Amino acid sequence: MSLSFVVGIRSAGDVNPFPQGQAALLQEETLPESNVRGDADGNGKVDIDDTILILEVSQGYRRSSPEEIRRGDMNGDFRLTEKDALQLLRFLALR
Ligand SMILES: [Ca+2]
Ligand SMILES: [Ca+2]
Repeated sequence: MSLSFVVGIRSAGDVNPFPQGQAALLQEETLPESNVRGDADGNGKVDIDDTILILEVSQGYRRSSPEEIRRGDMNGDFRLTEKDALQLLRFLALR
């Protein structure tokens, strides 16, 4: 994966490119509204690992923290389900 990547948040009508290393900072401090939507594990990258985490939570294989739900909740129902995983997969496929 390249050092920088682009996360587009459709609801905001906005595209925010930022270096990978600063993603966590941006997310926690300046952009609390889950700028890195889909980054369920909070490592600053949105990738297949986040999809797996969401799937594991949705299937009851692991417990999720409130932060994981907030970050990984793609459809805004405040739960992590396979719908979020599918939406995230689509997002990953399209970018
Ligand atoms: Ca991640
Ligand atoms: Ca959801």
